[in-house]
Amino acid sequence: MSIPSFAIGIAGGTGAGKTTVSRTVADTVGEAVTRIPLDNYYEDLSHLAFEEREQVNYDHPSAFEWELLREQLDALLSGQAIEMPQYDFEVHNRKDERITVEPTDVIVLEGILSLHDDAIREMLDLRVYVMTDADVRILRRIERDVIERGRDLEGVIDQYLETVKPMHEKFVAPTKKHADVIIPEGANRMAIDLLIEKVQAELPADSIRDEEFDRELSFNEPAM
Ligand code: UZR
Ligand code: MG
Repeated sequence: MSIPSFAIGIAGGTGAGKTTVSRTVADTVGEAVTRIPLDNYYEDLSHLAFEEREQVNYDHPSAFEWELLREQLDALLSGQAIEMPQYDFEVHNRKDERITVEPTDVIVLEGILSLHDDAIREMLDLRVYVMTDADVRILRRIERDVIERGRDLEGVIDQYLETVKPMHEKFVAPTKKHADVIIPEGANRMAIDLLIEKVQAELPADSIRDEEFDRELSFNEPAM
């Protein structure tokens, strides 16, 4: 367990490529990176029936449990483990099981409204907004919702026009102004490489020094 030295927020519209960017960073840098999907902090809606949960506006800031996210992000950043909730898109609700997340050197918070909350933004060292054209995003969204999340085409289109698009314009897109860096298209390899270099540069010196020290030790070991 370590006290994180660097926290990143990755925001942007649905289908922008936020998850791809953060997964690529995590996969490349390795165990030092922990991803926190904002989706996991959708409010627990167990008190509502499925039909009622279908009607909820999941693109409005009020759909998220900000207080829990603030608390848990703060705990992680001060070196404490958290019990992170899990979300099930098919039933539109939080799962019963939580998972234990230990703090690591780098924390990546990823989700549409990662840069929305003042207190959360303050906790972040680097704020990223992934900006992708709306037509590309809706195409990706259709593909994902129909294939991976078991929705029908008509439902995805209706939801997009009724809530996703207006809420994006009202709440998500304006958070761009809080970003330190804007990545055009999630799959921009140069931008991802720069982000990876930054993350690696922010890894605590002592962990790097430890590795060098270990190497020296093994180098100096007498041959048997
Ligand atoms: P990303 N979302 C659902 O479709 N169902 C839910 O139960 C909870 C969330 C959608 C949400 C938002 N909106 O656009 C999207 N709707 O998940 C955010 N409607 O996730 O950033 O991965 O696209
Ligand atoms: Mg995603």
